[in-house]
Amino acid sequence: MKKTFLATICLLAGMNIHAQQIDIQPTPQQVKAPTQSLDMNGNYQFIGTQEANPYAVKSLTTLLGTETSEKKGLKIIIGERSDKAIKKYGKFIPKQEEGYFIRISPKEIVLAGNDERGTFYAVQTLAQLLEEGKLPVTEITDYPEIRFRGVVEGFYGTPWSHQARLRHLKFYGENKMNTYIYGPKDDPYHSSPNWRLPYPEQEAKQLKELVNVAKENAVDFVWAIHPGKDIKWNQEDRDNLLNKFEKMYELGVRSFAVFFDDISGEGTKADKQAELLNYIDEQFVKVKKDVTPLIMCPTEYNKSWSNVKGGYLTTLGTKLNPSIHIMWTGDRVIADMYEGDVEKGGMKWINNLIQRPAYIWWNFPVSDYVRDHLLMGPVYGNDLHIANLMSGFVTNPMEHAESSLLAIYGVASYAWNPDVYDSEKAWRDAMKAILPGAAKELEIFATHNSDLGANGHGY
Ligand code: LOG
Repeated sequence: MKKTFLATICLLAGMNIHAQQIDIQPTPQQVKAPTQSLDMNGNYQFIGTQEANPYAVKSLTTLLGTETSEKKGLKIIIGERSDKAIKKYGKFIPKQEEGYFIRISPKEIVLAGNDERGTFYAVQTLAQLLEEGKLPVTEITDYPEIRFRGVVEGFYGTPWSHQARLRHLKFYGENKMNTYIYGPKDDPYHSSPNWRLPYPEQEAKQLKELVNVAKENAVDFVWAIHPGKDIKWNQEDRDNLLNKFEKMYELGVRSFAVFFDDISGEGTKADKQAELLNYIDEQFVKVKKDVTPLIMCPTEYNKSWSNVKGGYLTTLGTKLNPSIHIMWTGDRVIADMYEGDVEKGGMKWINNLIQRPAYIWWNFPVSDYVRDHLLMGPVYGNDLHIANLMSGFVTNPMEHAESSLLAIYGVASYAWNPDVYDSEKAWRDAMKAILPGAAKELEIFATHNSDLGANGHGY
């Protein structure tokens, strides 16, 4: 009798009793165990869409369709902390940047971001929760542990195609990565000989499209320049660099990086590099106001190539404006990150020298030094408890864009919530996400394409 009664109630409320397991990648910080699920019958009213992050709203309507016209149906409330529709949920929203709160109940669905990215990420989580028209009744409180998470297209070899980049930006949004740094070594307009020149029309048009698609997917499109091979430390080249940045700004770019890796001669001088970066910071970033803090890749970008007595890193540490991020690949060019200590190495060693948390440029799965291999194995090896010692974590992928997605998925998972990162699980989940129809086959292929073979970096 009691059972029938309960079943009737659930039927009326559109709920099912069986518990659903919640499996979200990256793993959220807190999830309330769901006891039942909710049927999504297509009858909704959206509340807050006027004020909410428009890209989050767009993502929501792509997922659920537009609302039913009458003021009835399940309430879906969306927006940021300060929005009218969201105010009363303020106390549930985590204070961390890009954090969000989700409540799914028979009465309402709340998608509440601490900021615009947070709302977008709430919708991405909702998309993963929605399975065969059902949602679990639950509450999720979530935020990333590493502030900047993403990809640096920074390898030697054929730069990715425009189509591949478009596909990637969408993938980053879905997996809560917020950064794409554009710096393919073999783009002559990023490096020498043409870093001083504007992009030709066709390339400029494509870059503009990438910037827009990045925005739609809550990704910062960071355009990097690599001027160190032939830069002159004079006003003319300062102007050349700022003019190029200005051209990129016109295309919509609002985040910039300057790379000084893999150069020799004049360009390698720390005090000159610092002077140039501070000049850009003061004359460009601070003037524009809508440009994010600069990122720089030093010439001594790993411990084994550093000469501490020569003072290069110490000079950067003391002279570079504190807002400028300094990249770092670890103890070696190809290395995994660990805490270490100030004397011997690891994160503490470098942070002490540069006087700020390093911005990690992780050289995996880049394969430009083992070009006849594909690196499709799991992402593992980085310490799970060093998030507070870094300002960002970006992966340098293979020139093979599609095959790089496996590792990128793993990095997305690691960088969001490293404490509970499960390498094998992330790897298998990646296969299901990337090739749902052939995950098993992909696993066999990836298993046989995991080993680097002998390599000069000893990785
Ligand atoms: C380059 C990078 C290259 C990678 C792996 C950095 C900072 N720079 O040795 O462009 O893809 O190593 O070969 C590098 O890692 N130089």
